[in-house]
Amino acid sequence: MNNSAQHPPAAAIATPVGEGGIAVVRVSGYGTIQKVNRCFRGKNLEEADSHTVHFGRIVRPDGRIVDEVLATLFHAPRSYTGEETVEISCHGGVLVTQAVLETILEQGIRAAEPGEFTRRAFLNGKLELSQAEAVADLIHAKSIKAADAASQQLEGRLGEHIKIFRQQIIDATAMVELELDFIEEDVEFANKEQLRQLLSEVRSEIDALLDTYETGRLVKDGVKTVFIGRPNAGKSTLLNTLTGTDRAIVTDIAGTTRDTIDADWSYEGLLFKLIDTAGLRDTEDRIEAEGVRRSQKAFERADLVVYLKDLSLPDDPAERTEIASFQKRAAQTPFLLVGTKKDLFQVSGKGDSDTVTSADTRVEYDLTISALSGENISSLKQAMKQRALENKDYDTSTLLVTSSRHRDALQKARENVERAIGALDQGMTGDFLSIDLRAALQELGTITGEITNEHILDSIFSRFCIGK
Ligand SMILES: Nc1nc2c(ncn2[C@@H]2O[C@H](COP(=O)(O)OP(=O)(O)OP(=O)(O)O)[C@@H](O)[C@H]2O)c(=O)[nH]1
Ligand SMILES: [Mg+2]
Repeated sequence: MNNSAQHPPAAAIATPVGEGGIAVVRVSGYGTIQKVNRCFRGKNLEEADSHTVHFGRIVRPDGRIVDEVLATLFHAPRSYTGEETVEISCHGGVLVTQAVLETILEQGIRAAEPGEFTRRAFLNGKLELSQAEAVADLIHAKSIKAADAASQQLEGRLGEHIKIFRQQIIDATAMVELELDFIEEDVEFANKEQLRQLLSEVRSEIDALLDTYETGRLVKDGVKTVFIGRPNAGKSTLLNTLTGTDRAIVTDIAGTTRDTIDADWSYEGLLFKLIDTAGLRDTEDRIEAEGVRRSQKAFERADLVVYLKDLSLPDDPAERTEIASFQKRAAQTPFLLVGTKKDLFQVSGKGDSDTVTSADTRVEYDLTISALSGENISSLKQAMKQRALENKDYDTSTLLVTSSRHRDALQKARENVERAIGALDQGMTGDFLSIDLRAALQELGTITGEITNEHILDSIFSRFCIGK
């Protein structure tokens, strides 16, 4: 499919706003070369070959030179968008880039919307929808693992899987509809077993893909990790130790942190969004009380809760109850209980290195650390990663479902396949099965974009930057 004739040229600055060596203004759409040529002094671009670069000047109608540039030409359909495209590399100043763009726009070219070039690439059949989404993910990736996951998807790996599922379901539909043709003759599915087999295979393959979503989401968005505990437990110190900064204020005054403090930290390619909170306690201080309320809110949305308890303090039954309630919820939210300030307090180990018990034998720690001496900090990093990913640390070649849109569509497709299997088991007629199978196909089609609508496209491409 090539609809490029329908898309008039649009232009945008494709590089970030700011001062740099060069900036790129991208222009794409039917008639681009001819229009850009009007303000370009150098080789006649209309006579130039595709995939060639030309030195020249962008000039205003009065002859004033705006900038010296390099123009890179792409003829349709061999470009990112599938349309004829000119990329103008100019000097990377904010004003000069803007002036180049304005001169281009004066040629009757309109300003491109965010994501418009990628949207055109999709509409022109250059990318599947899941690949187009991967472009945004790759641009927004904040960790190596997130970039890896986006690259897999950009390579079309998700699309390949979806195509296989769709083909299997199409095969199943064909079997069912064959039976429908013979319905008058009351022919049973000749190959009911085979059909069941095929559908359960699809179901378990979809399940396997759905299984990767929890990890995929954490890889893409980062692991929201909340440090909580009593005032002075060493939460802010740990945030600073991990990030190697002094982002959070540390003092020996209990109640130092009043508001939640966020910091990004990457470990072995995985992004952790660390959230330091105000120490939990009853307080008369209205500012601190608000901080405590925010702490509680933060851990409600956490992917990982790290509870820090000062090993050097005597037992506190109220705190033990609090910890127990976190441990109870650990199935929903992974939880680590960490004893801090180990340097101040000699801990008696029980032999198992992961389960060290303090002199207060009523508390079993996952780990005991000292931010001051650095002891066990690397074990803590490892434990945080393992606990967050629940040991499902897929290697970089595994395809991960990272988008809730894809997850939802896969779930709906799975439900329809499930319903078809149920209908088959109950001996329902083929027309019932056929409805479910077609619904499953529809759902899968929304992932790659065979089935789509303006609403879906708008919500996807609004996440893009201008110029992409
Ligand atoms: N000896 C020792 N002191 C520590 C360690 N970690 C933190 N501290 C000290 O404990 C005190 C409190 O540390 P913070 O990091 O501010 O504690 P917090 O949990 O953020 O406290 P609030 O913000 O009040 O909730 C500071 O004086 C730190 O220097 C440690 O590993 N060993
Ligand atoms: Mg603090």
